[in-house]
Amino acid sequence: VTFTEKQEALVNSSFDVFKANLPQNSVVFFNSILEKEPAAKNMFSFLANGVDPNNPKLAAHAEKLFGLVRDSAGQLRAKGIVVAGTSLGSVHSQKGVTDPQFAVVKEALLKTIKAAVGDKWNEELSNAWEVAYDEMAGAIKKGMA
Ligand code: HEM
Ligand code: ISQ
Repeated sequence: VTFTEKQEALVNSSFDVFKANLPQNSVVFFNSILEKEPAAKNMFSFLANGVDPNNPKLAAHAEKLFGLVRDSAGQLRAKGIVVAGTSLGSVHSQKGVTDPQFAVVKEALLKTIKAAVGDKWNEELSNAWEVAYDEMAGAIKKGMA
C-alpha cells in the first residue's frame, strides 16, 4: 500500500485533535458503535455500566485503539505494510470478533474523527484514516486465523 507523508501528517494532526478532547470523543465513539451493534456492550468489560463519561477506562481504551491506527499510518508510510502485535489476534479471536464488527468500528472511528475535527474534515483526511484502519484490521485478522 502506498501511504504518503501527507496522509501520515493528516492522521497525526487529527489524532492530536481527537486526543485534546478525549473523554467527549470517546463517548461519541462508543455511542456510535453501540448504535449499530448493541451486542458490543456485553463484549467490553468496561461497558458494564453503559457509556459512562466518568469512567476513565472508556477513554483509555479508545485512546489505545485510535493510537494503534495512528501507528498503522506510521508503519504504512515507512514500509508500506502493517504488522500487529502478536497478542492482538488472540485477544480478538477469544472475544469472537467478526468481520462485520470490524466494519462497525471503522464507521464509528471515521464518524468520531469527523466530529472532532469539525470544518477541517475532508475526503483526503477521511481516506487516510480509512486506509490506516483497514491495514491494521487486516493485520489483526491475520493473527486471528
Ligand atoms: C481488546 C485494539 C478492533 C473488540 C483490544 C485491545 C487492543 C485492541 C489493543 C487490548 C485491550 C485494550 O486495551 O483495549 C483493536 C484495534 C482494532 C480493534 C486496533 C481495529 C483496528 C476490534 C473490533 C472489536 C473489538 C472490531 C469488536 C467489536 C475488542 C474487545 C476487547 C478488545 C471485546 C477486550 C476488551 C476488554 O478488555 O474488555 N482491542 N481492536 N476490537 N477488542 Fe479490539
Ligand atoms: C476495540 N478494541 C479495543 C478497544 C476498543 C475501544 C473502543 C472501541 C472498540 C475497541
